[in-house]
Amino acid sequence: MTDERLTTREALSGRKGVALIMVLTVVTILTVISVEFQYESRVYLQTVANFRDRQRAYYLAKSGVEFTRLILYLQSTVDRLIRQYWKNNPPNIQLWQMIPIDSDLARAVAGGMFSAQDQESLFEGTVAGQGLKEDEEESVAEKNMQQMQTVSFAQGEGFGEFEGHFHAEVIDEESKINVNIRPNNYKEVNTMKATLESLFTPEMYNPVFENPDKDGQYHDRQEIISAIIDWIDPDNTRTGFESGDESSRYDFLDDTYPSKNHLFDSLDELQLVAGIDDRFWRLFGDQFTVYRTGRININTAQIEVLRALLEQYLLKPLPAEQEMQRILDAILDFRLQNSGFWNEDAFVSFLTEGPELILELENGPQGKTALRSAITVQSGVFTVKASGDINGVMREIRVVMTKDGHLLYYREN
Ligand SMILES: [Ca+2]
Repeated sequence: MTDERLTTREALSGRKGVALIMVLTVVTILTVISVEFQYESRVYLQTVANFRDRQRAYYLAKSGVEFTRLILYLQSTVDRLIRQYWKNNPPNIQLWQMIPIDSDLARAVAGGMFSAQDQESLFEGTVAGQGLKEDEEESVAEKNMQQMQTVSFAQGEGFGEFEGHFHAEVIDEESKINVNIRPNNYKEVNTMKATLESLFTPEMYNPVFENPDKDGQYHDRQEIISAIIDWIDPDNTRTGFESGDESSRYDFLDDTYPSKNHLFDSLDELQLVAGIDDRFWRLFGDQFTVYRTGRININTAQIEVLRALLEQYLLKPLPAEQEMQRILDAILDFRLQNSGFWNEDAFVSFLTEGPELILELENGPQGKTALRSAITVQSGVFTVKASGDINGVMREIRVVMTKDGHLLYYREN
């Protein structure tokens, strides 16, 4: 009996031991599963949050694009009003240059940080017609104010109530040099050649044109200009040579490709042309356009583009470097102090009729006409770099659009 009891006790304690081990094992497994589950849940939640923020950042960036579209649309209204009320010396009001496209500003307007009085003074003397009779002026101003009040942001409930931030930078394509020329049009080819030669001339750019690129190839100034023309022109013979296969420029690449023999579809494509590498792109990339804008906007063009333009039209030999610098400074000063030139004639007169500059153009009066037809003060094609950010997540959208909102290029980052 005693033996049996002992045996039973031993057996019981043995079973208890097994049960304890089983319980411990189950608890351990459950703990591991639970910790794993928690970790997975956290990762999943974070992934969902990141995805959500990426989507929100994308739509914020898109708002930047749409805000720009709105400003460009309003510009057409301003242009129409100016044409209607100013007969002589109309002011050059470019809303896309004056209004920062930024959600903080949108919020300030929506939040009523601008009082009705601020809005009144903002539009006083601009939209209302100067040069009209006093009572007409008043009635125009009154009408404009009434119109403004009907679209007042402050009255729109919920406008501006969003998290995150958007911002957009607007650059007109007319401020740049067009490389998408018609290869069978000698005038266009020669104009582009002369403009690029002038752009590349300064000695400070020598390292790019005199040192080999990362593949050990040399591309001097003329060679890069020829490579751009050859990329577009339909034949396969190197420009400036009787013979020679232009596609041989790309033979040494790991992934070879031929010269396209057609127009550029986007600005990025320009980087496929032989000699246009990262060094070149950092210096000149933002001075080119592939959109056939036709004319250079003298109110927005960068100094290098202005210099290239002047060098084509000024009487040769060109003024010495110091004098050239004085001419460019005078143009930039006038632009800054007068919000730009009113029209093309104002620019030609400023260059040729004094009081500050009395320059001679090639071909006399014909030169004036030629210069006038090569420039503009109105832009019609714009690159918009819009960004949206929220909770540290940022998205960017780059579009090229016309003044009437038509999209020519779209890329998300
Ligand atoms: Ca070709």
